[in-house]
Amino acid sequence: MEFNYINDDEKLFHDLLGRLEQTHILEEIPKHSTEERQAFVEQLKKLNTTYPGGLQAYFERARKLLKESAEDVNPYEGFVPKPPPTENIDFRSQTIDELEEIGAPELGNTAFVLVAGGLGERLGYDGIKVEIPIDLITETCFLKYYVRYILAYQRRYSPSRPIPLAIMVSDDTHALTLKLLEGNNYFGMPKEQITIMKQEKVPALLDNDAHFALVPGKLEIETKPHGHGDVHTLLYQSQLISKWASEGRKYVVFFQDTNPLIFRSLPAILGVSKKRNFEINSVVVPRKPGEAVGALCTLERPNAAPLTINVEYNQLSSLFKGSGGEKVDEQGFSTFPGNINCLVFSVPEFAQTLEHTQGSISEFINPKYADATKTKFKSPTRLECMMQDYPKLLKDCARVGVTQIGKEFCFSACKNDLQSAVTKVKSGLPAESSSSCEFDLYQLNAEILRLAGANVQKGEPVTHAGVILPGVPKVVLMPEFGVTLKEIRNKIKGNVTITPQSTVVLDGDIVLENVNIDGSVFIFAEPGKQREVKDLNVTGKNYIQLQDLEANTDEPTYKKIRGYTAANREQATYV
Ligand code: UGB
Repeated sequence: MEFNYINDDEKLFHDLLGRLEQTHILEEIPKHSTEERQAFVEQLKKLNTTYPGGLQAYFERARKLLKESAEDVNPYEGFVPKPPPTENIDFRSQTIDELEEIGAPELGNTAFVLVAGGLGERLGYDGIKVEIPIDLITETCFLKYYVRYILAYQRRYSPSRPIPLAIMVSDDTHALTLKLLEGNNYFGMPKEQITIMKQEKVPALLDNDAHFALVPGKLEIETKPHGHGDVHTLLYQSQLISKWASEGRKYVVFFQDTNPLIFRSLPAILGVSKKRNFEINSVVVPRKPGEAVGALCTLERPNAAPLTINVEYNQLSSLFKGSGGEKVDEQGFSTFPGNINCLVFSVPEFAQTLEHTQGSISEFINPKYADATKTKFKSPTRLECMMQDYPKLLKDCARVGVTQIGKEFCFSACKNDLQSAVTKVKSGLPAESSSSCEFDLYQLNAEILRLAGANVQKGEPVTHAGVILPGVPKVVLMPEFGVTLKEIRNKIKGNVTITPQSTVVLDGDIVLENVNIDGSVFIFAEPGKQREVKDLNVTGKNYIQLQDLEANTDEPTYKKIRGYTAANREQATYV
């Protein structure tokens, strides 16, 4: 058929689409105006440049993976899963001081990467997750908390060299993340210290032949998110990783959008990375079978070195089939611990691997088939990739380490709406709601003060919107208060007591000596100055109550996803 191209670029892409057997698209093109065709050429150019290897590579990988999926190929065939050897971090043992002492100075040689391209759909939140307040006492949002933590690390361990923060966003989160940062003066971090990297979507696939889906009625390929594995490609393409390597930075820490607990453990995690000379260090927590977290496994393979890697929870049953299943201890925890997607990489090796591989990470496909013939999909699918699949790029996993920490010290994600949270709790699984995340942080802060010598009293569990939450005082420790346990130990002197109904905010370099709190108190210190608070008695019982919300409340969504609001905050004592 004679085809009148609008320009040379269109001809190039026409030929490419022909080679990729996208006849349905070629037939569609002549039905559209020159402007629409030009816009389509621009879309194809973008899709072809952002995906490593271009559309041809995407198509070939999609065909291969779709075939394997339709044929039910088990990706773990012949692999024998063994529990991975783990290092342990125990905040209640004396070893914590040694690990923090080794690791904390390395915070000054670290770059941070936040993956924040996902939307809070499961959470029932309509904005970006990093703007949600972590607690209803200070209403500090996730992103502010992370930035303040990095600045607190910097003040202690790298005062003359800024610690870089890179944030991966997507089309869904880009504009709102920028707005949040710009509207808040980047939370006190110089703008040039933060790099925003945007991940691009990939073509949606209609069928097992990897035909690209078109947006109905338009000359435009439908696109879908490609997963957080894109972060490796972006670190390579933006040349950030080579910059960090040339600056002599030693570690990169990856963390996810809604887990505020992890920062408390990072000094010790870096201590393990350094002590054991790990190329990669995956942080794990005890995991019960059935939890929606992946499991870290060491996979013994025929004719290859063992691979230590995360296996996603939906693939665990096929992995364990034939290997006798997974064993659980008397508390029901599996010998295969749970992935929390906090990964620490050693920069020189990481930079080298990204240079060789262009950061292109192995992909998977998960089509929802319409029927048993596995020929039709319920809706278009796409290739996806996960950042924790990085070890597949390595020939030798000997220096891939796994570090286990009690969950209460490092992980509480905010992922589920209240209804799903209640269902999960009923099945013995963690709620992972906005409310459980808030209370887990209070609980961690209370425990840290206890380990530092304070008498922080425990109360009875409380229930809000059907979710059972720990009975603890609402303790908010802003990062500047202290980043290691040893530092915080030096800030608790004499007799410091906090009752279960109390609320305590410690924001700044504050030392407490003989302090008794039965009520609500907010204590601030000026930046850069230590403040001693001695012989303070807050006994007015001016408790901040968390009050349940009515079903049809017009309170903001960040409160609705918890089911409560903080009443009488204004009555708190300010010191
Ligand atoms: N994310 C992106 O930045 N881009 C994307 O395209 C997708 C996500 P989810 P998931 O720790 O609880 C992971 O969706 O993928 C960001 C592990 O795979 O919250 O369901 C997103 O913004 C699983 O093994 O998690 O599950 C967020 O910051 C288990 O460990 C992060 O990626 C589980 O997390 C994670 O995205 C867990």
